[in-house]
Amino acid sequence: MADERTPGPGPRAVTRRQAVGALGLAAAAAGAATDAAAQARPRVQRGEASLLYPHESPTRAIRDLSGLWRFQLDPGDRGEADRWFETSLPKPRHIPVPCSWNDLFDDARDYFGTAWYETDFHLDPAWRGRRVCLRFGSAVYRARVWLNGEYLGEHAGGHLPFAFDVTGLARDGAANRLTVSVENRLALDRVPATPDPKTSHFYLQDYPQTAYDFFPYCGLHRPVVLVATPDIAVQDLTVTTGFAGAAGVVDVTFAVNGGWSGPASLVLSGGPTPISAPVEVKAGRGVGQIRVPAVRAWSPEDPHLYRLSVRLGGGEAPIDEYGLKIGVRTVEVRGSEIRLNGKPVFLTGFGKHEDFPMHGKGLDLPVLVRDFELLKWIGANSFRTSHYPYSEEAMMLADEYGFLVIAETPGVSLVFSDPPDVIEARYRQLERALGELVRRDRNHPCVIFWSLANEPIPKPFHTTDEAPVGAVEAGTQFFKRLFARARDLDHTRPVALVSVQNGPPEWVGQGDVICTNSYNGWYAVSGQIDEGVATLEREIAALRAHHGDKPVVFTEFGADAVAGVHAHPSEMWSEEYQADLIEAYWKTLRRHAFIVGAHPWAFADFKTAQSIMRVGSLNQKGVFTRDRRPKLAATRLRALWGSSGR
Ligand code: GCB
Repeated sequence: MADERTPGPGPRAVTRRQAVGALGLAAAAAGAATDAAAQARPRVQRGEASLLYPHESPTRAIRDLSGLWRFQLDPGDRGEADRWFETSLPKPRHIPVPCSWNDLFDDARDYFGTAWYETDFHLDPAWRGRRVCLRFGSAVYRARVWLNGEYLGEHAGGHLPFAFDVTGLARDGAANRLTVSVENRLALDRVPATPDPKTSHFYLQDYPQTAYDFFPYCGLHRPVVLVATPDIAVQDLTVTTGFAGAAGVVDVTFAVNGGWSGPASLVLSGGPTPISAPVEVKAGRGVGQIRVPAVRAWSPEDPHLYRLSVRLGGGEAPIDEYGLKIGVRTVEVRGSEIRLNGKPVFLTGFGKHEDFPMHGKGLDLPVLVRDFELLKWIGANSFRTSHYPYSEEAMMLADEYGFLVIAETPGVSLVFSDPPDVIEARYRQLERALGELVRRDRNHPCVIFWSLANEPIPKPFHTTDEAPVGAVEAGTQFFKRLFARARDLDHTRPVALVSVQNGPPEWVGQGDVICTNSYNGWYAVSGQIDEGVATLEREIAALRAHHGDKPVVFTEFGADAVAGVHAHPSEMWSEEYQADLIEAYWKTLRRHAFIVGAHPWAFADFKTAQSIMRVGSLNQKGVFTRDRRPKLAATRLRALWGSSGR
C-alpha cells in the first residue's frame, strides 16, 4: 500500500481542506453551465484509495496513462532539492511506460539510482463529481509521486500495486502534471538484497553484484491508470469458495468506503442463469453467500470462471458495481498430497521470469500470451512466479488458462549471516510485501499456494565466509513469524518456502509443502548424470526423513544449454545434456509418490548480471531460448508430459 506518511523534503502535506478547495477552484474555471450540475451533486472528499484491480463496470471507468512519458536520470540526486516536481524535468528524453529503463539507453543499463518520469493528462469532463484514484501496477524499487507539484506519497518494494486518491487534486478542465521519481539502489537492507562486498569475501564477482540470479531491471514496470468511481464504492473484496455436495459455495466479504450502510446484492453469472443474493451492508462491511447448484468446479482441465458482481444500493441503477471473474475450487494438503477439489494433483511446469529484451520486466502482453500458449503446448499445468509477484494480468490470464500458480514473494536469496538490524529491516519489508501480495491475489483460483521465499541461505553463495553461529536460528525465528503472518492473512491455502539442496530443514520444514531446488549434475556432481541421480536419491531419502509424509515439490533442477551446441555423448552446455539431465530427474522424481511436482528450471533463458558463470549475460537453463524457440529439452519434456497440445 502507498505510504502517505513519509513527507517529502519540500513538498507540502495535502490536507483534506486543500483538496476540497482545489476541486472548488477547478469547478469555477470549468464554466457556469456545468457548474450548476456539479454543484447540485455533493462534493467528493479525498479518502483512501482502493487497491482493487481496476475493472470497468457501469459505474466505473479507467484511463490508461501508458505511452511515451518524459524521463531523466538523476545521478546527483538533484531532483527533489531542485523541485523538479514543481516545474518540469530540465532535460528529458522519451521513455515508454510500462517498461524497464535498462535496455533502452546506453547510459541507463547499469544505472541503479534515481530516475524521474513525467507525463500530462486531462481529466475526462464526464468524471466531474466522481472519486478519482491514480493507480500504479508496480514500480521497482521505490517510487515517490507528485501531482501538480503536490506530494502524494511513496511505495517501496516493487512488483505490487499502489494507489492514491487524487480527488480534487487532479484538476478538472486543465492539464495535470504527474511526476514520479523511481529509485533502485542495490542495497543490503532491501528485499531482495545486494550483498555488501566490503563485508563478504567473494570468490566470484558479478556486475552488478546481486545476491540473486537475474538482472535487476528497474522502472515503471506496469500500467499507470486513473480510475473513476462513485463517491461511495466497493473498496476491498475477499472471495472464498467451497462445496456442499454438488453445489458450490461462494463466500464474499467486502468493504465500502465512508462506513456506508445500506442494501446491496451479489450477482453470479456464468452458469445457466444468474444467481443473486441480497446483502445488508453495515458500517462499511458486507458479508454474503451464493450457492451455485451443479457447480462447474475450476481446474486445469476445465478452468471455468464465473463472473461475480457486487452492487451497492437497492434500486435499478446501482450506486456502485464492482465485478471480477472467480473460480470455484478448493485446495488442501492431505498427507502427502496436494488436493484440488478433493483430488490429488501433480505439478508439471516451470519457474519463470518476467524478462524479455528491450521490455526488461515491463508488462509485455504478447510475451505473456505466447508463454502461456507454449506452457500448454509442452503439457505444463503450473508455474511458479519466481522470484517476485508477477503482473495482475498474468494472474488473470492464468485463471483463464487453468494454470496452478505457486505465488512467490520478492524474498529471494535472504542471507542470515547479515547483521540483525539488516535482517529485521528486511523482515519488515517482506512482511509488508506479503500482505500486499495476499491482498492482491487472494481471489485468484489459480493461486494454489504461497511461497514466502526462494533459497534463503545461512551465508552468501560464492563467498569464503563461514556462516556465523546463530545464522540458522535467526532464519528459524524469521520464518516462524512470516509463516504465522501468512496463515493469518489467508487460511485457505497452503504456505511454503523454497529451499536449496534441502536446507536448512528447520526453515523449509515450517511449510505445508516442502519445496526444494536441486542441481545435481550441474553445480554439484557436474557432468555426471548417473552420479547426479544417485545423489538426488539420497536427497530424496533425507527429505522424507526430515519432513515425514509432507508433499514435496522439486521447484528447480536443470542445466544450462547454449542453443545450437550439441554433443554425443552428451556433455555440459549442450542441448543433449540439458535434455538428458531433465529426463533423468523427471523419471527419478516420478518413482516417489510423495513428490507431487517437478518444475525444471527454467521456462526460458533470461538476463542476468555479467559474470563468468553466465555466457552472454544470460542464464541459459531455459528449455526455450530468450526469444522462445524450443531447445531439445522442450520437445523431450513435451513427450514426457504427454501433451496433446491445444
Ligand atoms: C537457483 C535459483 C535461481 C537460479 C538458478 C541457477 O537455485 O533459485 O534463481 O537462476 O538456481 O540457474 O543458478
